[in-house]
Amino acid sequence: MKSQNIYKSDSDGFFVKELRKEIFRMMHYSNSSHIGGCLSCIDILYALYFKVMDCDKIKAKSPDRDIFILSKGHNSAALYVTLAYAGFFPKEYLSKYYIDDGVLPGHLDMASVNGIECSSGSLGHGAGIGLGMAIAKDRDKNGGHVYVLMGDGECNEGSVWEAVMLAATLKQRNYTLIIDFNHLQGMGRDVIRQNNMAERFAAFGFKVTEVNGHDIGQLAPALRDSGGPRAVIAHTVKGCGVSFTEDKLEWHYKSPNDEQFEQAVRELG
Ligand SMILES: Cc1ncc(C[n+]2csc(CCOP(=O)(O)OP(=O)(O)O)c2C)c(N)n1
Repeated sequence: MKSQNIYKSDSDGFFVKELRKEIFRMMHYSNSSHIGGCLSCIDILYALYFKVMDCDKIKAKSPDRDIFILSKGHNSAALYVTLAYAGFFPKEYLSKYYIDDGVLPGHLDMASVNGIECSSGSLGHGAGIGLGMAIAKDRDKNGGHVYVLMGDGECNEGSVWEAVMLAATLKQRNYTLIIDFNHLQGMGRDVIRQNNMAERFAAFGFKVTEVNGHDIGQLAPALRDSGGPRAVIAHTVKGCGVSFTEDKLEWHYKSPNDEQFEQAVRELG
C-alpha cells in the first residue's frame, strides 16, 4: 500500500513535510535507524501537539495538563522534532541526536529534555504507565487527558491488553490509546496478525475510531473526542512521504546515505 491523501490540508501538510525532512536529516548525520516508524507516526504527533493538546500547560507542567506517552520509544526522533518545533527546547538540539556527548538519546529518557513524560524503548509499557497516570488524575481531581501512542507490533505484548482490560473496567474516560497501524514491524509484515484490531478494542469495552493516520483533518477531531476509554486506530504507511521508504521493511533499521538523503529532501520540497 502507498500513502494516499497525505497532504490534504495545505498548511498542515507543508509543516509536516518540514518535520519529515528534519527526521531524515537527523537519521542521516547520526547514521541511525527507525526512520520508517517515525515517518509513519509524525502526522499523529503533529495533530496532537499543534491541534489538540494545550502545549502551554504541558510546558508549565500543570497538574491539569494533557499527557502524551510515546510508548514505541524507538521513534524518539519524531517526538523530538515535534517538541522542538512546538517550542519545548531549542531546535539546535536536533543536531545532537544519537551521537556521542549528544543531548537527545536514541530511545526516550524523561530526564533528557523538557516534554518527555515517560522513558520508553522497551515495548509494551506505555499503556500501563499511561493508565496509572489517568487514574492518578482522577484521584487528585486534575483535568487533562492521557494519550499513549503504540505500534501495531507493540500490541503483540500481553501487557498492552492487561491495561486495556483495566481501563475498560474502570471506564477510564480520560485515557486514549492510539495505534500506529502500519502492518510492518522490525523483522516482517504482520508478524502476529492484528487485523481485527478495532473489533478487539470494542469487545474489551473501548470506544473505537478508525482514521487515515496521515490526514490531520481526520486525526484532530478523533483525538479531541475525549470520552473514553478510547482507541484511535490510525491506518498508516510505514516510511510515509518519501517514495523509496514507503511500506518498505528495510527502513525500520536502515540509515539513509548521502544520495538517499538528497533524494528525500528533493521529494519533500
Ligand atoms: C520488549 C521489546 N521487544 C523487542 C524490541 C525490539 N524492537 C524495537 S522496534 C520493534 C518493532 C516494533 O514494531 P511496531 O510496534 O509495529 O513499530 P513501528 O512499525 O511503528 O516502528 C521491535 C521488535 C523492543 N524494543 N522491546
